[in-house]
Amino acid sequence: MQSASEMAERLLAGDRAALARSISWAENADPRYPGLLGSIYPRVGKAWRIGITGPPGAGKSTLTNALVAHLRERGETVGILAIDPSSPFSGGALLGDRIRMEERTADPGVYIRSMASRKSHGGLARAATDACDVMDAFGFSTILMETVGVGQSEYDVVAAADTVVVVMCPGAGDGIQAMKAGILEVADVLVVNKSDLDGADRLALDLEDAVRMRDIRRPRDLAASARWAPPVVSTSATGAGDGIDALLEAVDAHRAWLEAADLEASRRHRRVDQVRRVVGERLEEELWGPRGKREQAETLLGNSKTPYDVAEEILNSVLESRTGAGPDAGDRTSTPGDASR
Ligand SMILES: Nc1nc2c(ncn2[C@@H]2O[C@H](COP(=O)(O)OP(=O)(O)OP(=O)(O)O)[C@@H](O)[C@H]2O)c(=O)[nH]1
Ligand SMILES: [Mg+2]
Repeated sequence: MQSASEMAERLLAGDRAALARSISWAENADPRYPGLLGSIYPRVGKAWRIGITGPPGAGKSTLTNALVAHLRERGETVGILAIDPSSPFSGGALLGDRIRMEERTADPGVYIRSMASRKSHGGLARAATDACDVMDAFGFSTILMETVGVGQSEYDVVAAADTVVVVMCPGAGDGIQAMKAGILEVADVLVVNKSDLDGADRLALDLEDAVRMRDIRRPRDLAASARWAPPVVSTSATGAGDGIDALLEAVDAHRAWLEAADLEASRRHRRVDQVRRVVGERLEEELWGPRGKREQAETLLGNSKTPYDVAEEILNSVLESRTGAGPDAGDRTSTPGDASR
């Protein structure tokens, strides 16, 4: 079995098989992953991470493909993480994604990885962030993450990017209205794709209005330079690829703004989110995994206690056993009583 440090060495040497395996470790919450990340961490942080989200069928994959072509022309290397939509209505697009994206896989400057949201062990956002860290350490200069913007967990994924691009298209109707508030929260760049179709101009104007309204409502305690109003870019990802250059320019502008504002703070903020996810997963495992508290809960409930009473007791026992444990106290079978000595 491959050790974390061997894997790190291979990964940093540019071994693609190691890249794939490392991402699988992240996806499966393999116990070797934390050690691997520790070894490669000094190399994490150079890539620019772009999250691409939006409703099903808006053209995210087509746009991603077009972006990759442009980025390659600029001499960038690109890692792509495509989060498979797990909802049945868009699941069928997966094959199309693969076929279209495979046009690029012969290029050594491009790597494509898909991640099944339903399969990722623990949280999707945690696994996706880990996968980006791995691709970042491997050396890609740009990382693109595509996810269907349908739920909170998908938003969490793109919110871990440096620049979030929200893709919409005309004809999606009420869906867009419903999404507008959430979109403005998360978007750094707004894209109206399928600008070749009727209704695209109207949608772009609507979005520009929404951005303006939000800016007016926003409290004025921020300096003008501290605000970023997401630009609205119209693209046609199929055919001649109209607007792709403008989209990249908008991403570059957001990057320049963030670097001038406080990139470190922004990234630290997202690192804290990742800490929170890892803590959440570890607690979940400790409480309800195979060595967890299910039996204890059943026993306690048998004494006609309410679920709240039992929850309180379990929480207390966990917290006590933690605070009472010395640096090398690895004995998880110790009772709360032992630990408070
Ligand atoms: N007319 C037109 N069609 C487009 C454009 N961009 C994408 N499409 C088409 O829209 C359909 C959906 O494109 P995808 O790139 O698969 O969209 P997606 O957002 O990745 O879809 P999901 O991953 O299923 O959410 C495909 O048939 C594309 O050919 C565009 O600019 N104009
Ligand atoms: Mg897609």
